[in-house]
Amino acid sequence: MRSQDQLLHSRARVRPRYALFPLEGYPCSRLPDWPGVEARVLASPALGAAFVQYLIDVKRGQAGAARADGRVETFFFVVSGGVELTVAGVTHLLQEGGYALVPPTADCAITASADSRLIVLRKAYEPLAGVTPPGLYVGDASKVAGEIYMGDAGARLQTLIPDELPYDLAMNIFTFETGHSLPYVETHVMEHGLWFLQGKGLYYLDDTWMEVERDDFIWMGPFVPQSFYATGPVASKYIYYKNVNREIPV
Ligand code: UGY
Ligand code: MN
Repeated sequence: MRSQDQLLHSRARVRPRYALFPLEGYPCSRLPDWPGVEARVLASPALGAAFVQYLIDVKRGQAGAARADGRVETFFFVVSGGVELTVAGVTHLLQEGGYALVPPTADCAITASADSRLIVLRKAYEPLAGVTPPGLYVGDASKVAGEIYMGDAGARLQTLIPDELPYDLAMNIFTFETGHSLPYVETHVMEHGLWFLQGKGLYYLDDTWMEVERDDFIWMGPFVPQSFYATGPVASKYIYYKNVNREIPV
């Protein structure tokens, strides 16, 4: 929020194939299944994305839900705080870095055990003939090893969801030491919904380098050229979604 004697500026960019949103400038939405909770819609089909992503700030004791509709799966990631997630009568405690992928067939209830910030991503699950859809998957990012990315030990990739055919999405965390970068400008059919968790750097989107920092959101549509440099002083870290493991509809 700027005071009345300041100029208004923004790094927000909305282009046909990508968008960059700093947290400043995001009014809250009311989500019926999250009473009284501050929710921000980061991406949706109205933007051009084939998925929906929320930033949800939930106060201790507040609650939310994702209802089984047989169509949409929901991924939760605890950016800070801690929540209780209940599916099929079983409660899982998710602390900072905890996450869960809830299938479209399961009702899920969440209660915040502390003031918490969540990243929530929803997409239509794409069934695959002959492959059994996955059940609930719960994990903790602090227990997922960071693999050296393409030979650079200064770039580590954590793969939060098993990279197996039943799963049609990837949720990964990239950590870059200061001065390290993606090894090239990549261009691919998959989309990304990216939440910047820590640090700052330069993101290349389409044909332009842009400054990014903690609490920024980036949507990258199919085939948008993309790359990243971390500029420090602390390591940069972001969590991102990617649609994977399916044929491309024609
Ligand atoms: O998995 C990825 O496509 C990743 N290398 N993209 C990115 O970080 N922008
Ligand atoms: Mn990519």
